[in-house]
Amino acid sequence: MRGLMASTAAFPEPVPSLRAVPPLESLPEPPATGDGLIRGVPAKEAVEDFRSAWISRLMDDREIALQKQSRVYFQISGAGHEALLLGLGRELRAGHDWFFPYYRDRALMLALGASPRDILLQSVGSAEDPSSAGRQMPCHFGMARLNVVTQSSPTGSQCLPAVGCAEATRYLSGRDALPGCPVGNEEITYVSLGEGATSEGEFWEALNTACTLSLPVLFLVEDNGWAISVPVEEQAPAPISELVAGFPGLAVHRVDGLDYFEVRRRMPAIVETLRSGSGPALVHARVTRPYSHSSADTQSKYRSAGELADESANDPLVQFEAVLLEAGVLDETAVAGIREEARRIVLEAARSALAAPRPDPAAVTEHVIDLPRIPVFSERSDAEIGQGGGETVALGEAIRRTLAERMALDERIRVFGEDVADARDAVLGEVAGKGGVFGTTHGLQRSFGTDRCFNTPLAEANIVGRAVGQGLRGLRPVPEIQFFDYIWPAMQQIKSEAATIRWRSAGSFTCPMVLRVAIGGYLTGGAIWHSQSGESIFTHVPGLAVVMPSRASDAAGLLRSALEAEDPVLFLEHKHLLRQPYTRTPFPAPDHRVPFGKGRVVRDGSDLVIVTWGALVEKGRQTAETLAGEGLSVAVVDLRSLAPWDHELVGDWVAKTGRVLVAHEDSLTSGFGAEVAAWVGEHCFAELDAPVCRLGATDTPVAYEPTLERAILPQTDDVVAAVRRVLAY
Ligand SMILES: Cc1ncc(C[n+]2csc(CCOP(=O)(O)OP(=O)(O)O)c2C)c(N)n1
Ligand SMILES: [Mg+2]
Repeated sequence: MRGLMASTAAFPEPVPSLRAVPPLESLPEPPATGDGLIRGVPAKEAVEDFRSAWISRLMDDREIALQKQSRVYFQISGAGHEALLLGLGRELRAGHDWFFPYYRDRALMLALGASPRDILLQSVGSAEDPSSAGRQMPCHFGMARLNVVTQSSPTGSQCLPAVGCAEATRYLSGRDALPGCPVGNEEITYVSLGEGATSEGEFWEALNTACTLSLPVLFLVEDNGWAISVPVEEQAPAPISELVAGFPGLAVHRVDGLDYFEVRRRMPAIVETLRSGSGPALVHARVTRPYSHSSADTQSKYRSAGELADESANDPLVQFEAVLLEAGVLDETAVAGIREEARRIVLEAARSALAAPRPDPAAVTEHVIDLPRIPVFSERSDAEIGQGGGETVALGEAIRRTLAERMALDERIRVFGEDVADARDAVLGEVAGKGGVFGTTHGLQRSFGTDRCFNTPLAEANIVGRAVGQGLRGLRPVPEIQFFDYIWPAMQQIKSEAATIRWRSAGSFTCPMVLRVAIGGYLTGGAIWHSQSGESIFTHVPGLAVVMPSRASDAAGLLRSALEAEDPVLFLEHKHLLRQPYTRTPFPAPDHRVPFGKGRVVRDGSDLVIVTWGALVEKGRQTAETLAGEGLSVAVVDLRSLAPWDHELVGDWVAKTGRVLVAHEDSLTSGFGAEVAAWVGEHCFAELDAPVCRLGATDTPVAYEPTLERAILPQTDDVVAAVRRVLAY
């Protein structure tokens, strides 16, 4: 398991050999070539890589054959990219540098020390597949021992985590070792993608930060001219190396990736410069794609016979062989011998992979999320919390104090987002400081420094993607999304990256982060894009915890728990509640932590229970007070943690009261109340004296004009009316 505790365990010993393929003993010694070099490359290494290139290519062929027999279920080739990746692999250090590879990087994996069997175990979907235990498609690499980070399928989404990883390098290099955060001397981060994927915005957001911070990232663009059936000239107005030419601080290189010897000649200086800390580099490498995009594609449907013949003529393996023959290092017989040996190696690896155990269907729910086991605690009253001597504060201030408290204890915590810093260092002595548009991070930069609390570009994917990369390195990133309404550009990083990392790597990697998001309406004038709720969209994401406190002590307790988690937590901060007097409690002592999945009884009652969270907690409480005047006894439960949520507490209160209203601020249809109501209907049917009712906002956006806003968002009167309806049943 990667992440805080785990990564030390994942690094017990150095990688023994960068070459896991069997040694070359069975081959004839390469004939002496004067200085033993072919075009500047040691002959032995060239021959070894020639053989690896064939192993890679024959693995493609073997998988294609096995798919026809339904023993492999998908195929994506590394064909045409081998010479580039084997040549480059010579300059990179497995288990030391960090790797965010693309699915075409089969040959790089061989260069780094993955065995053909390691790779084929994924193709056949074995439980022993070291990348994903049969959970991911072939060539979705992730091998902790090599520092090859688990890979996802969305093209381009690897770029921002790679930048975050390089930020971790920068942050960790300058300080005493932090637990679970190893860092290597002069390590660099490699990230690769196709020319098609450079059209993704995340790629450009990654370049932005890599250049702004001058990070040691190697962007490798493997340009085979095609993104499935879309030719490069339809993707972009110019080749990628021209498009990025204006990025200050980015070293841009064009390399012929079809020519192994050119790659060997060019890459040492490029990588050396990266290691020296002079900023990021982008290598635009020409490669080919002799095979169709994948087994789901037939490229003869969109490429002419002439074009395909040209592919074959430019095949890097053909060029590689020609040079070796011309140099007299190998003759035709030796080449045939190498191919035969590669064939045997692949055949043996495939046999072994096919014989390896299948995954256990019972294990599918393993490694989704592993939240910290906060000791069961009995709910403390405000008076008990107050015994700790903490000043009484509102919700927003509790969050600010908790961040400061934990940052002082844990150097792994870094807070970043739009406007979260106080001010530029140069003027910090003269100004009060901003500290977030709601002031929730005020003073953190001043207290802990600009590398602990800092502003990011106005780019939400950038914020979360960089947090993913830092979390993977064992840091405790606390990214902030300024308004929930603007979280959507980050959705891919949240849902496809952060939340899937543990599951897709079968627990080899984890992605701790506390993603703080200002949410909700009732702002009088907030309108559509400063009032949104939408928590159910995130509770629907396996691998993500979601919490939403409604008062100060819960905010402190949940934030402390979230900072102990090894997995991503969405921490929802209701904007309207940040300063409300009714959210005030004594600031709890540092040991006060609220466990995930534990609700809180706000008010006792016997006739009906309102199950709610966020801004509706206070409206529920007011409702109960109003109706108490009429002799009605209404209980209120604040879930405060939505994923996981407290089924037991809700079940108990349904049993006690027989009637339930689930009330929330979000619009009604498919709101989180639907989940609670469905569960109560299924599990508490016998206890119910009335149908389970829900109350939410109208199924519309939130309007600007105050009377419209009031009509849209549930008000206390609406809660009262809904409770009466249920009681009248
Ligand atoms: C975000 C996203 N959109 C679409 C796809 C489907 N898809 C997979 S690969 C691919 C083409 C990628 O082309 P390129 O980046 O040039 O890489 P190549 O396959 O040529 O090596 C597409 C469209 C995807 N995986 N992710
Ligand atoms: Mg391509």
